[in-house]
Amino acid sequence: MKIDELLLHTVSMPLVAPFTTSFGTQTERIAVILELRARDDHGDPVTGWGECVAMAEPLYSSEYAAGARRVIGDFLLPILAAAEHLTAETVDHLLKPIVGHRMAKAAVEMAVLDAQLRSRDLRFADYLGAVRDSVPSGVSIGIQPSIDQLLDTVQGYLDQGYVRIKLKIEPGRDIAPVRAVRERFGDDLLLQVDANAAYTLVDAPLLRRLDDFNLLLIEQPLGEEDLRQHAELARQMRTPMCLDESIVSAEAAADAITLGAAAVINIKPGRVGGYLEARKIHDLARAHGIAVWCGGMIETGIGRAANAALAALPGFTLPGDISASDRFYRTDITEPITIDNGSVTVPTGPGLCSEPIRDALAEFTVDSTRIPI
Ligand code: OSB
Ligand code: MG
Repeated sequence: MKIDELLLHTVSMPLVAPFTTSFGTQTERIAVILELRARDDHGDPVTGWGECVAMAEPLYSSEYAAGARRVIGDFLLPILAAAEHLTAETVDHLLKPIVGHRMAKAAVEMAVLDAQLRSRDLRFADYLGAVRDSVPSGVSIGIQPSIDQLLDTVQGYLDQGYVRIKLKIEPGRDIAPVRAVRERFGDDLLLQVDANAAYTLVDAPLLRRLDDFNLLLIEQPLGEEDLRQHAELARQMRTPMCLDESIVSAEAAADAITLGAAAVINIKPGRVGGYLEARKIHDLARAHGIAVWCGGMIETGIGRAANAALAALPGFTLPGDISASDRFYRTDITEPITIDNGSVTVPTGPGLCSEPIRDALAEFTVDSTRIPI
């Protein structure tokens, strides 16, 4: 295909409730939505949609929304626009000269891939090699003001059918909430925790106490760059070690597996530079007997739909953070993703997602910038 223009829409979407993690509290999702206009190989116009997962502030990752917008417009788009026969499979290679900025790269690859699949009338799940029509839905629960509120919140999500609960933890709000949830909901509840890099290896004796609660895994207790330290901590704990922030590429995944730093990997397409890199990590982990699951970044219906297709690959053996749109948003910018019997349906239409609803997109858009070629 050949790119004609790119529209970068910055949206600000209110969350149904504040979401607190060890790195902060969010009450809205600021996201950059890409609308890529191109000509396919027959010269026919086609539009592709993408979503950048970078958050408003660089607290989860070094990338942030406004920075990603600049990188996309100033550096990534000019490279791709110069290609006469652009394909999604060559985006990663073409963008190699630009160092880092994986979330920005993932967003443009996503838009190119969406346009390509739409022009060929291909469904993303089929393109990837998905083997399921629906995927089990887990939910990520933010740190709550009190244990009573936490228990009520967990009960609410179980009533909606969520099949796995992930509790955010931080120093001082870890053992007691986990114990309370385990005691109240019993040993059969699929339960895991996510620290978002809030601990250090000095906390190993404390973290070992989590071994009493039969957790599926502990996600990213230590820093993004602490692969060796995660391996050391993994040796000191029985709870399986899962990495999120540290897995920024297939190379990082290979290192983590080799070091014994990860028994499980949370794959987030945005964090690793795109859905194609995400599939590589899935393949690599599968070859090593490492379980993977699909993480989430509070996506709108654009990224949420694409994640559901990725999670339908055979190596995704644990429930992902693929919740319904209404877990975060009263109104989504696409047809809402829904949970049915504890599962989310893999999208059946062409491309990565259903096209955004123009009125909903306009309602939440705070800036639209056209990047001419
Ligand atoms: O660590 O998985 C995380 C949200 C934003 C940034 C990081 C994380 C999260 C979540 C929520 O846990 C995942 C979701 O349901 O979208
Ligand atoms: Mg995480």
